[in-house]
Amino acid sequence: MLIGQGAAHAEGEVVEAAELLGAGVAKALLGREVLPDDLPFVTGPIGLLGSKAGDNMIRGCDTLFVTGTSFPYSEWLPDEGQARGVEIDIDGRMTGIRYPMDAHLVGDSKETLKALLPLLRRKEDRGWREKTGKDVEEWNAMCRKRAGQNFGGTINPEAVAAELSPRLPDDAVLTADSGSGTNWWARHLKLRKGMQTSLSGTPATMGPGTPYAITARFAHPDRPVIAFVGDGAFQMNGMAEMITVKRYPDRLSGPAPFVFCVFNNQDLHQVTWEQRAMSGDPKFPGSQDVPDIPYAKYAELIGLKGVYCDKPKKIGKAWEEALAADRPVVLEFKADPEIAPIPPHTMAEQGKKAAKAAVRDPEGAGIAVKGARQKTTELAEHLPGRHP
Ligand SMILES: Cc1ncc(C[n+]2csc(CCOP(=O)(O)OP(=O)(O)O)c2C)c(N)n1
Ligand SMILES: [Mg+2]
Repeated sequence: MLIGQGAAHAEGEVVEAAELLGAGVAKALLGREVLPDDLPFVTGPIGLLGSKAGDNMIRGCDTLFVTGTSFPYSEWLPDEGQARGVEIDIDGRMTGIRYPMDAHLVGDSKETLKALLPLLRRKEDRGWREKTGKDVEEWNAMCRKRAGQNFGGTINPEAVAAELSPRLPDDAVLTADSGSGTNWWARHLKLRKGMQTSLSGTPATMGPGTPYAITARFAHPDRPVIAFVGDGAFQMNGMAEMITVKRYPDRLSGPAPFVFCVFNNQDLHQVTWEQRAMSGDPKFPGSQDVPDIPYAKYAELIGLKGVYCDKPKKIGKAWEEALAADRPVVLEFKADPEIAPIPPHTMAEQGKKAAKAAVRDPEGAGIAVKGARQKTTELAEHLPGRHP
């Protein structure tokens, strides 16, 4: 199953359908909050920001059941003809546009699932579900391993998310900007029931991480709100938005944690890596460098709290300090800009496969055939940077 934001409020029905079908469930990023990540059959995200467990499941499935998502990256879906397809979408124009579906169910996810559930027969062979659960465990172990690495005493940004994950306050609202931090946000933060999330899903634009968090706080002044923002995006609009935070102390500065986590890597890192991986281009400092600004000090200067961390061993403490603060916090991590925001499974396994495929392709055009996945993977292993 692949679910998205349209399945919000259909948690119970999705779980029941997955249970009956012996299915695992992957989540498009905007549908992250629909199911918590601590269910053993939830594989987390798919796609370039995804998990290996999700990728194995979606690309290896015999039936793809999509509900409430227009997840656009069809190169991350099964090969055409490999799987039967069933899709629920509230907009009939959207069904079947990413993958050829056998059944198009036009309607609200919850109501349609409710009508469908009595018609589903329980799958007695539970092998697929067990394999998915095992893949999820392996993936989580791999994430822990990667987050545990640091190089030359610099902060691995994966560890920033991994250290926050077990410290996430109940009912937190989590926003992300568009950048490499979105990868760590998607892969290393394990949501629990009751948490909410948002980011710029379809346009994937820079800039929303900070204002989305502010909006969430206006809407829910008593809930913890945490934003993941790159330094490029924070310079674009986030720093000015701190003045908005200062402007409404009565509505935004309650006792619940309110944290803007800024990844200071002095780089437009996500795109630097896309250029490396997709075009084989080295970093071009003229377009990619971001000036070093003391974000935590800036927060202090304008009357908010600033917490600065540049030591891998202090990441957990820095989070605790930020989460315990009585004011909105800018939590600045000096992050290693050489950690690739490319999923490890893409780098290791598919990279080899893609390279092989390209060699065997009679037209020599294999690299272009499958879009970003192969373009990325084919080159990734030969790139500079820190591979596990
Ligand atoms: C408005 C806008 N401009 C450019 C992009 C392309 N883009 C996506 S991520 C990114 C880099 C973000 O840099 P930063 O905020 O520093 O985060 P990092 O990737 O370094 O963690 C860029 C340029 C975009 N998505 N939206
Ligand atoms: Mg950056």
